[in-house]
Amino acid sequence: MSVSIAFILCTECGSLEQESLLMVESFRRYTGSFKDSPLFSFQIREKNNVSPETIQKLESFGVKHQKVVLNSKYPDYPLANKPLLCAYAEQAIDADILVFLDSDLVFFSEPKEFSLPPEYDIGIRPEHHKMIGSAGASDPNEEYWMRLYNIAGVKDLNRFVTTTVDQQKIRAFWNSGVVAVRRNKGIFTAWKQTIEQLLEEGTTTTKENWYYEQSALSATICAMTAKVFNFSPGYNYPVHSHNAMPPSERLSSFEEIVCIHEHLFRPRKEQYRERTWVKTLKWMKEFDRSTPNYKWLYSYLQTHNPTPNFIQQMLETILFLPGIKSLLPYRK
Ligand SMILES: [Mn+2]
Repeated sequence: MSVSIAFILCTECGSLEQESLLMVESFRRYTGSFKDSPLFSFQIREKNNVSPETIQKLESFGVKHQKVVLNSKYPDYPLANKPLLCAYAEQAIDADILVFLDSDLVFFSEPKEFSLPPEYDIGIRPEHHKMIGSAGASDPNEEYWMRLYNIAGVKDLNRFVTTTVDQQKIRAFWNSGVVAVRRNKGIFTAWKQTIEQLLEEGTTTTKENWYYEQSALSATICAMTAKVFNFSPGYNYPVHSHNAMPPSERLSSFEEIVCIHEHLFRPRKEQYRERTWVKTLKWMKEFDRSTPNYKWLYSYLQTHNPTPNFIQQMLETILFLPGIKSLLPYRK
């Protein structure tokens, strides 16, 4: 019997609209046998209405968009949208496997691993950087993790991962940008319970709590002793950290990558600087920029991002000439 699979994403007004549109277009185009799978988009805060044009475009890609207000407790903590939406979807959407997708993903090939081998409950990637992670008892972040473990009910304190970019061994901390769960395990529902205990009603986003949503998922997985399938490096690939990755994790073309994870529509405040997305793509080390997938993404971004001003055009012409980068010692 074949396994049914459905995909969920969040869309709100602003750059998330552009991100969702690129994500679903790339999904429909590149995901092979998954490309006609059901994709559901949700706006779950009262404010931040999605524009009618975006809804129409989403529909043109066969994506059902709905407004269901689920996040009324933390209107100023948008990251709570993820667990609250995921828990809702786990109850409301009938599929064996549910995959939550961040809007800031772009797909380039078939995500076969989303089907999960039968013995696994969840598929995910380790976090890229240590950040708030804890290496154990003597780590300054340990207190937070012990508080979190207590809330989530974690008994086994020996679950660790190695971060993909800075290669730190830390208490299990996974990236919540791409998460596939076996729906009948109830992992998303338990995630909601953890975040609701962790955050006081009305909590706003701060530097300290930015990763609470993701660490809450990690602790929930540990508490449930869920069997985690580690997706291959081509899943949830952090292109902005490509150059900092160890060679074992680094990939050399979008043809080898299933999906990248990167904000590609954030406008740059300094109008005299090169555009961030251009810099990210053009400075990836030992990366094949001649492939069809690369060209497709580049031209999509060129069309859908603001046109560079004259200064940016000049700077980008000079900055990306061969050999220039080696003259800039502060560039990695
Ligand atoms: Mn993201």
